[in-house]
Amino acid sequence: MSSKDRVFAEQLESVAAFQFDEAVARVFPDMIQRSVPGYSMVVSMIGLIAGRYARKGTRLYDLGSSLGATAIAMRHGIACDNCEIIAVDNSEAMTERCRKIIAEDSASTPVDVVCGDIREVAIENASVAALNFTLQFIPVEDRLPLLKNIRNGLNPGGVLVLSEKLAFPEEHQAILDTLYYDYKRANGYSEMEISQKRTALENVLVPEALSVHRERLLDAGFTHVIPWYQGFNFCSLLAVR
Ligand code: GEK
Repeated sequence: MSSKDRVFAEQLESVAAFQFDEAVARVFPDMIQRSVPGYSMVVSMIGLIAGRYARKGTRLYDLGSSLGATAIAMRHGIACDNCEIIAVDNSEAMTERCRKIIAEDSASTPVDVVCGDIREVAIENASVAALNFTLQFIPVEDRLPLLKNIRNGLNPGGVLVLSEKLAFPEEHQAILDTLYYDYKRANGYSEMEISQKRTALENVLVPEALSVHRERLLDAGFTHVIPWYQGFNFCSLLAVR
């Protein structure tokens, strides 16, 4: 059971840039569940997508794995032999906890939890890769090289699932932001929590338009880019090599 997220519940003198530290790792399942509409459904659908696209003797990558929810969904979703799952995150607080969670999980496919930067990881012999709400934290100029590296490490017919918070034209942005803050209120976040978290994420989580993501994925060499989920300003895309 995860503890309740109270990271921004007290009035802070000054709000520092958001970090995936111990305080966040401790409450992460509750935080992401209450902050990303459709999160659990997206994670379980990545398990289903992995079941369709994983190939015998290949690797599956969970890039920006946090506590390994996506890696675990993949692990339970696949039914082919000799696969290996690589879960990568550069937060030690996350990877330490992730290793313990994976150790308690019963499925048999090996999961290698790596503490490292997804911009530096070698991707090889991959059938499935997931960037589940991670690319949004990568500096914009590093996004294309990362996607090219993933694309080049995927075997033909392999897929990337890219889930992101999106940016919209002004009027749509205002409408979706209002609904998104309603979602956060409905999940028990106070005005102060919503506002302090928004400040902490400024310039840390940088959303881009769907069209930007689509063009960049095509530039990286993916042949099909298929939006398969949107919940307010959050989406998930399937990109096929
Ligand atoms: C899930 N995918 O539960 N290298 C490695 N990891 C990084 C980097 C980087 N350069 N930058 C950020 N991260 C997960 C949820 S959370 C999404 C992903 C969120 C990691 C960061 O440490 C954090 O654990 C994760 O990306 C983003 O399905 O909190 O909105």
